[in-house]
Amino acid sequence: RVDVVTLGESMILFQSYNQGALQYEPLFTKSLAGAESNVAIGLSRLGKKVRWIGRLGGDPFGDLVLTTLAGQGVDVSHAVRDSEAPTAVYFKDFKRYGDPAVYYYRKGSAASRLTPDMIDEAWLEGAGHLHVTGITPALGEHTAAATRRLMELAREKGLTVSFDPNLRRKLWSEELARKTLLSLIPLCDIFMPGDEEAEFLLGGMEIEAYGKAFLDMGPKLVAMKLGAEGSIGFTEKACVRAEPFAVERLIDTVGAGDAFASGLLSVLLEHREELAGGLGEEALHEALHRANLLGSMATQFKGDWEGLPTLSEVRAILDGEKH
Ligand code: KDG
Repeated sequence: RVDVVTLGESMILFQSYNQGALQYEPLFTKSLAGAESNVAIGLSRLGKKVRWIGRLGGDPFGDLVLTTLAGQGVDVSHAVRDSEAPTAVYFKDFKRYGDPAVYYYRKGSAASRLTPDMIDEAWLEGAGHLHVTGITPALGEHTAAATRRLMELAREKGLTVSFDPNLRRKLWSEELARKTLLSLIPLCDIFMPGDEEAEFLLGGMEIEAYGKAFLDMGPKLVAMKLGAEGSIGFTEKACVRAEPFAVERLIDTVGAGDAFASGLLSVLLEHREELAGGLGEEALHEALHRANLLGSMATQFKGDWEGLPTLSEVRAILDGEKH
């Protein structure tokens, strides 16, 4: 049994050791990045069985992606190696204020050579849910078609599907991003945009109007990230706001959205059967509340996923709230 399958590009992440400006820092630490593998790690720490699918170079960095994910309890047995292309690398540049800047070195990477005919039914075997993001379709025409194919296949096989648009403006043009992301929304059950992404996709509206507009496109549940304002969720039956958790030491915002997705899915997976009929208020609030907690924790550690909690840590924090 596999709770979640996810597909995406994982990269080797270099971040300056002292969080200084990239051009002057002599020392870098090496880790793993990739929105989907961040979600895979987050869910695995919360006790879910996750299978990560991706294409990696036949290089030492590809080995490192696999050993790191396997070390986090993620199933990597279906990952594909491509000896003719590299594993991508990625640098994070910490700024004195605001979000870190990111620099990608991923053109021509093994992951960007994914085509629809490579999609393998075996990837979904034994699984209940598929999670994808808008980053894979941003890598090229073929990766976009492959993402669509996998979402369709998952639906045909009765899996539920979640989709985080993860808009990365550096990767594609505004027009293509908007058109492609909008076209994938009807293929998911759970859609999780940020408020800025919602505005990018649909133009300026009241928050509640976004919920209705996205639900009208097909998803059964829409969870919107509102940054420092927490989050809001919409289903046919409910509209619920969840308050944010305090961030005591803001260190690195990259990966917070993936942490949110892990927290959200970890609860929603327990209610898969109810999704189609419209999840009620209580379960929706529990999912958003846990998602907010994970999002806030991710920002308080350097690295995309290193600060993500285990299930017992989450329980201890949430139980502590009640006393
Ligand atoms: O959400 C975090 C990701 O942005 C980061 O891990 C790198 O996957 C990545 C990307 O393509 O930006």
